[in-house]
Order: sequence, then C-alpha cells, then structure tokens
Amino acid sequence: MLSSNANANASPHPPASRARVTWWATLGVIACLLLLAACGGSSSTAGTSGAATIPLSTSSFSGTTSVTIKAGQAVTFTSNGTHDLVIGTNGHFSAENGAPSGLNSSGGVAFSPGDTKTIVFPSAGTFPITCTIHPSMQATIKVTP
Ligand SMILES: [Cu+2]
Repeated sequence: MLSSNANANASPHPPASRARVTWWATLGVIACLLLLAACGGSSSTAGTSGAATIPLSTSSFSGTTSVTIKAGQAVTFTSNGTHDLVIGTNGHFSAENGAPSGLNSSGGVAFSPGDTKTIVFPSAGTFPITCTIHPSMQATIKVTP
C-alpha cells in the first residue's frame, strides 16, 4: 500500500518535468529565432536610412557606384549637384522589370544640390542607373531576393 502510493505519487512527475523541459526548449528555440531575426535586420540596415548610400557630386557619382542590397531595402542618394537619375546606361532611359517606379520612367528622379532621396528597390534584379544630364554617370544596384 505504501509502495503503491509512492508509485502513484512518483509516476506523475516524469511526464510533468518532461513537459516543462519541452516548454523551455521551445522558448529557447523561439528566443534564438528572434535573436537571429534581430541580428539580420540590424546588420543589413545599419548606418543611414537606406541599406546603402550613393553620393553624387556636382557632375558625377562620387564614392561607391556599385552596391548590393536585398529586395525591399533602399538606397539613399545624397546629391551636391543637379541630376536626373533613370534606369539605363549612357544617359539613356531603358526600362527594367522590377525597378523602382520613379527611376523606371523617362522623367526619372530629379536631384537639386543638397537633396537626399531614399529609393526602395522592391524586386530582385540588376539595375543600371544613369543620369540624363551627365551621360557618363553610371551606377549599378544589385538587388538579391
Ligand atoms: Cu548627373
């Protein structure tokens, strides 16, 4: 009788502690996933408002002209001159599927000295960017999925 009572008391324990271990393991997995997500987000958007910055001087791109970002991220253009950026090469607009709508039109995106514009690239692809005012200006935005 004593032993059967002890057994009755002892037997509920293992399942209960196993359930508790599973609960903590689940919590741990969720915490790890959250940490990974937080790290991925912060490292890819660190710095400016865009994932990458391309500076424009008075008549040319200055600094980085080739950047790689992920779909949905943005590139920030900072301008010290007057420019009109479009998708294309040698100053000529040439539409590309999935390019940001502002750049993907012959009107382009106009910059005045002092302008900073952040443009989101929603879709994967490789997008050449030129300036209709300065045809020698050429940059490339590579967008990964
Ligand atoms: Cu220009």
